[in-house]
Amino acid sequence: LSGSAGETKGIFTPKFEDYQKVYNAIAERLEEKEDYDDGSYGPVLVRLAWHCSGTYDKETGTGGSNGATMRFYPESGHGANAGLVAARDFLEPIKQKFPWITYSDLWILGGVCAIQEMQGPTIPYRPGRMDKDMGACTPDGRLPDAKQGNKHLRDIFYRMGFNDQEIVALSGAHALGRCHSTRSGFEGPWTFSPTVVTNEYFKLLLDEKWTVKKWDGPKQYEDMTSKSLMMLPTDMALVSDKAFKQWVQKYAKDEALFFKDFSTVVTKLFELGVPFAETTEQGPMVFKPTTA
Ligand code: ZEM
Repeated sequence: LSGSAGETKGIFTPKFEDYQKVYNAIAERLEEKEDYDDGSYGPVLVRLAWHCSGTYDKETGTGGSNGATMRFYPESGHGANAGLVAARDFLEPIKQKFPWITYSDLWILGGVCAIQEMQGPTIPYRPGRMDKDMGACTPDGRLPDAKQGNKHLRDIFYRMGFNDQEIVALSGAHALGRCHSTRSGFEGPWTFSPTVVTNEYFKLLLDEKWTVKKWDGPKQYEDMTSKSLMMLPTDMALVSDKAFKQWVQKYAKDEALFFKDFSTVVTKLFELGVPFAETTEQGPMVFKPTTA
């Protein structure tokens, strides 16, 4: 009876080595399942971790990555979360293999692993998130709406506790992945290297000439040179707004600065609303990328 799942769960206190094993399993699965989108589930894993975290409201302390409430309807059905079932399904076999990790810790570890394996900066990680029930689902409308502008970005991100510099640094995540007409209605990638973390998003915002795409989809921009890249209205707000634009310029010029600030702000994002009191004595974990 000593091997029963319940007992094991009761006495097992995972250590750094155990989380590194989960990290390695996610990295291995990323490697295996390369026939997805532009060759990687990495971007959609980053998006899942962001949408768990970005529901945070600093006034009420509700939302954030502590809870993994996107497992449940209605949150799984929120328009902003369309398509994220691909990321949740990708991580499900990892959860089956390591049942001791909570979904909320796993989904954030997925984002950490994806950023590092896509050659991004190190993202220090702290476990300790607890899964909550469907009663903790956040109301729809807490995530940003790509059709809007600078005021909306500030309303949404200030509610999470971010400032202008942090909004711009976080937006650099759009170096990764693409829009899918079947999910958000928008279409196309932001950069030519959507599976590598770079400061290309900022360079393209400044260097390319962007025009409104002629199509019957929602308003989005295309680059005049290749006509194969895209920007959302909220992306364009980062260069039309003076306070945002100075940070776009800094990050376009200095990729090392972007990596440093991106690591800091993503770490903050992934920990919004998470009480770490019991688990912090060992300090944040820094996982070894499998590619290094
Ligand atoms: Zn995104 N994002 N995002 N984002 N995002 C999309 C895709 C991705 C906004 C947004 O409306 C959209 C942040 C901020 C903001 C990623 C990461 C992060 C898509 C396309 C949209 C419409 C979805 C689709 O069709 O599949 C808006 C308005 C934002 C406000 C600034 C932040 C912050 C992010 C992380 C730190 C990533 C990685 C993707 C690509 C997903 C994929 O499947 O390729």
